[in-house]
Amino acid sequence: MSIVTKSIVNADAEARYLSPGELDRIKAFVTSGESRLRIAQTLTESRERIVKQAGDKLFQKRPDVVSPGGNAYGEEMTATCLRDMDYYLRLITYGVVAGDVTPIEEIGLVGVAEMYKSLGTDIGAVAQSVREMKEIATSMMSAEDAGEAGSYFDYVIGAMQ
Ligand SMILES: CCC1=C(C)/C(=C/C2=NC(=C\c3[nH]c(/C=C4\NC(=O)[C@H](C)[C@H]4CC)c(C)c3CCC(=O)O)/C(CCC(=O)O)=C2C)NC1=O
Repeated sequence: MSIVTKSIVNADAEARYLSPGELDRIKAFVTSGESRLRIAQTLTESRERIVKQAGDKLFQKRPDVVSPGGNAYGEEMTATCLRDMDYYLRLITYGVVAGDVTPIEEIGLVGVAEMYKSLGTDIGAVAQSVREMKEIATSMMSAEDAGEAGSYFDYVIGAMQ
């Protein structure tokens, strides 16, 4: 839910006008709108390049992941690994557009540690892949947009510690 919908639901539950604090938060959301949409557009347009290059970086730094016995070893498993990276990049665009990390959390982070544990996937390596995507993605943006975008990547990385 965006901050606008959330504020309206909360205010209406108490049959009251939006509070000054809520209006301030909505104002910040609207003011940052152009930048957030520009970021989401860049991530969406460059998603293949971001995932590919970040994957290459990850496998350079963590060759064990794609070596025999590694969780992403073999063409099919490597493709599944890159697909997971693409999932997280997509969820990050949702967060950026909503100006809120809730969609990222609800779709991709609840129970993530248990999930990767049961798959035998090193969650630290997944976090590293998100770190690599952050580096490549933010290098395509202005410093200001990179700061804004970076916070969503950092949120995902932090949730995987
Ligand atoms: C949108 C929310 C969402 C997420 C996040 C998600 C993740 C997800 N990743 C999976 C598998 C997997 N995920 C990976 C990923 C990796 N292995 C590594 O060593 C690397 C570190 C890493 C890539 C960066 C691999 C290799 C598998 C397949 C594991 C297997 O089948 O043994 C699976 C098991 C089912 C399947 O193969 O599709 C799920 C559910 N699914 C979802 O719907």
